[in-house]
Amino acid sequence: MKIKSAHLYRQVQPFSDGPYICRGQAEEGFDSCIVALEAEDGTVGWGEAAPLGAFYAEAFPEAMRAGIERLLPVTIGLSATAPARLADALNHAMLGQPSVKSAIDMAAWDLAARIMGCPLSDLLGGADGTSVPLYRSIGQTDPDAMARKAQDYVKRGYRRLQVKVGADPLEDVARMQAVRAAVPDDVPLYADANGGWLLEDALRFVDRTRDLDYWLEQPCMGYADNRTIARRCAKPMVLDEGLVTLEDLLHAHQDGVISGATLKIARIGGIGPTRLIRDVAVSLGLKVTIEDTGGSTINTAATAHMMLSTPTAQRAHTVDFMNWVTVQNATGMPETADGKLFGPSGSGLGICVDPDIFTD
Ligand code: 0XW
Ligand code: MG
Repeated sequence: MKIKSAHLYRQVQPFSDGPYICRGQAEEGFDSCIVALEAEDGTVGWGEAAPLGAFYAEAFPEAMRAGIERLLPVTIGLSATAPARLADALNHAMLGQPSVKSAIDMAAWDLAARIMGCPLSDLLGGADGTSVPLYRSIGQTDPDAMARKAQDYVKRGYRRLQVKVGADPLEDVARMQAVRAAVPDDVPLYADANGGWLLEDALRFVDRTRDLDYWLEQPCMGYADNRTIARRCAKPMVLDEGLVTLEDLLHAHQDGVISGATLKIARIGGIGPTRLIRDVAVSLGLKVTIEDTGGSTINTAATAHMMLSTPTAQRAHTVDFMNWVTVQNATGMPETADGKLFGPSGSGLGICVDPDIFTD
């Protein structure tokens, strides 16, 4: 069976908890790209990718839309049950640009699984259990406001928190101290700098927070700086923005830099390429987070399938973007509860999308 039509939709997704601040820049919501691939029998596969403005990743919405429009014709006539071959065709037509390819690749995997009549997690190795732990990010503001937000998230059931740092290191120390003091000791905290520190900022931060319990996430952008920090700091470290290719993962593991890997589907280029890095990370004994740069219900369903098909013992956590934003784009996603994300039942992504909700 072949793919007979392909469409791109747009959805603006305001944040329900106000602006999100990261590396000192604020964004009010996601500007999301939603792709539909339709097979000859009428089955439709869905994919979603959204950058965070233009500053978070090497991607921005206008470029992603232009790139997707350019690639969609490439999918017409390809097999509807061969997502990796579709990825080959995209890679042949366009060099790089993983964020452009991500929603198309996701739709191809959803389509294949729907036609085969199995959940997407089955195509990715099979689900281990039924739920995945969630984390919530605490955007960078003043320490007291961040502490209050942390308590609010714990009250709402989240048991894992990411504290945004990566600005002035001494102010960041105050942020970590305030949040650590505000939540129970068994709530894991990740100090995520999103690569925002210079080496000397990161070294000052880790030196002054030696007595706090936390994980360090992507302190600097450059790999050599992160390796220096890992050698001088006893905290477990995970890389996020610095992991784009399998080679990045292998270097970081071989150099003893990381105990875990945060994989964002749109940064890596979709379900297929993320699956490859995920499987290698698992076999190297790393803890794995699979999440994305943004989106709503379709994207949350995809992260649920990718996380559920990662062995429980090696899962860190993921995000519930559908609860971060005020608009949904599918039905059938179970509600989150007790800080956990549950996978939908049904074939493919297991959710139902009505294209009439999209106005663009
Ligand atoms: C928390 N996120 C997953 C949401 C935004 O896309 C940024 C990202 C991050 O890791 O900071
Ligand atoms: Mg991160």
